[in-house]
Amino acid sequence: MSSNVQKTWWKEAIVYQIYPRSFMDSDGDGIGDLKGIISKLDYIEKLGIDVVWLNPIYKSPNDDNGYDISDYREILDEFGNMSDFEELLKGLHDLGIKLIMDLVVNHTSDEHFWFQESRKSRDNPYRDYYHWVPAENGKPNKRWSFFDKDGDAWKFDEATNSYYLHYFSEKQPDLKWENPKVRQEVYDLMHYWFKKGIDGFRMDVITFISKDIAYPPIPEKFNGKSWDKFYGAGPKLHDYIKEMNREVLSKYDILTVGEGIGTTTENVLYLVGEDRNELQMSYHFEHPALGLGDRKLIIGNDYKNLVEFKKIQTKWDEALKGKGWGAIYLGNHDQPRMVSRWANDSPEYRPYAAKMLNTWLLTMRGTPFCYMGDEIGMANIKFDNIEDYRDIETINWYHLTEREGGDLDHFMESHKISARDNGRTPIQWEPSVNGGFTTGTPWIKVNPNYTSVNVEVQESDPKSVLHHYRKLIELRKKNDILVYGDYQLLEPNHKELYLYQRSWEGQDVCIALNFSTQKIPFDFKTRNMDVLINNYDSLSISESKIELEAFQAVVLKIGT
Ligand code: TEU
Repeated sequence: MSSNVQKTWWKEAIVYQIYPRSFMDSDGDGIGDLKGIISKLDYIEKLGIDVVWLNPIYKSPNDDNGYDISDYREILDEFGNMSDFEELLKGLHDLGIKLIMDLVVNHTSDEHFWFQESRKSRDNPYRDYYHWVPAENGKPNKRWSFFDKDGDAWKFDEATNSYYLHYFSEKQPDLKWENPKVRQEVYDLMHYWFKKGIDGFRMDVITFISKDIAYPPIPEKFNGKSWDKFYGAGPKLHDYIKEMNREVLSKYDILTVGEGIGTTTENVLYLVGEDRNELQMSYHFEHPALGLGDRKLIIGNDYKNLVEFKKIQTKWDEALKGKGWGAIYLGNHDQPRMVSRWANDSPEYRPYAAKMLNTWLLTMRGTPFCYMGDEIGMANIKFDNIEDYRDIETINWYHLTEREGGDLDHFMESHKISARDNGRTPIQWEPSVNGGFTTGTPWIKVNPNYTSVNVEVQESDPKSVLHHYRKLIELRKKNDILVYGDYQLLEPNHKELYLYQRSWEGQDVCIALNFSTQKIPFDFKTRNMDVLINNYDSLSISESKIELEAFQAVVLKIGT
């Protein structure tokens, strides 16, 4: 049965995320840039995607690789200039590809003009752009910081004998959205980019923007690991997003996706409900957190638990069904490579596993967010030395663990699986030095497997992950059932098999994914059916059984 879902382009779109620092370097400085992306427009076009999500390209001291913005209207020198941006935007639009940018307005860089002014004096006109608490009343109630050297979100500032709030690094002070001037500044900069012609925004930790400015103690139930749920449910969050929608978003035909950190299935519809006039979709953090403890340490062996993974995906599909829309993802710049995180990156299984995960990504209900490099099955680099890391998150947590006398071996082994830098190594274009990413010294090491895992070698192999990815995209675009069809999980308790059905206008499609190295037989009335795509050359079918090979993934159209 098909639900009375509203069909629209941003539900049918496939998004491809480009982390500019690591995509392609055009000038040999070891850092990816806009001209580098322009040089790969043909490649991007051939993927068949509809929208590019570009991570921040604004001026920034790069304390958090561009998520600490010092000027929202200027391009970071390392990435190029505004005419490069305009050339890239035109190039994408000429190919019929939309561009969404990253809106990072929960915080700015401490080098932003607003903060430079704000910290000068307590009566500076910009003082109330940020969260300041005078020190004479003692330190405010505890707030945790994701990246702070000591995990403390209050930073004492000598000049005005006050503390300022920073949920992330101390160089990322939180903007005070309670100040209408701040909100107007944000809306103005959003209009600036929309008037340049962009097609939407991915909104960085947008759920964190509202704070109770009495700064009460964090309720006990949120302490420990789930204080992001507290941050994500501020008192005026929805007032602000409704206002943003009224003042800006409603005036353009755009795509908006919230980074829904802290959202739950209980409250997500307040943010993305079709009747809410807030955002169109958001992505949650439940599966990335599976089996990870504080500081992304691996706990036991649960981090690949497929039964839990299926439960999470099914719960979120159920919560959004017919009332909102989801964003489907495994990889992004904050996540390790999906083939390492969720399947198997050994030379023997990596290609099959990557194709299997891409099959999941492109046959689920919700807009697929594909991360650059996953189309060729790039894997975790698994650094042995902390000196190889570039990410403030891993580096600060490592030194915090070191100061506490914690287990650094366990930390390093865990981060070979969970660290963000695993997803930030440069794209591997060819088997030549640095994978063809740069003629200089890359800002972060290239995965040494670039000699065998690269675009060039896969372009010439019709059975490669890359060709399979393109076929999956074609399949999704030809079959509305894969976009809008109802979703039903089958075999929920099977530990290695992810089997689900999509149904739309009287048609059924079954997707069978083997998440293991074992052969998996399962009962399946193989009444007349077509194999729409298969990551192997054949499929073992008997009268009432199907047997999947290791990491085999098939999409079956069930005959009427
Ligand atoms: O991310 C929010 C965030 O908390 C994650 O970065 C964090 O790593 C979490 O553990 C997810 O696994 C956004 C951006 O995507 C991220 O790159 C920035 O570092 C962060 O906000 C601050 O802007």
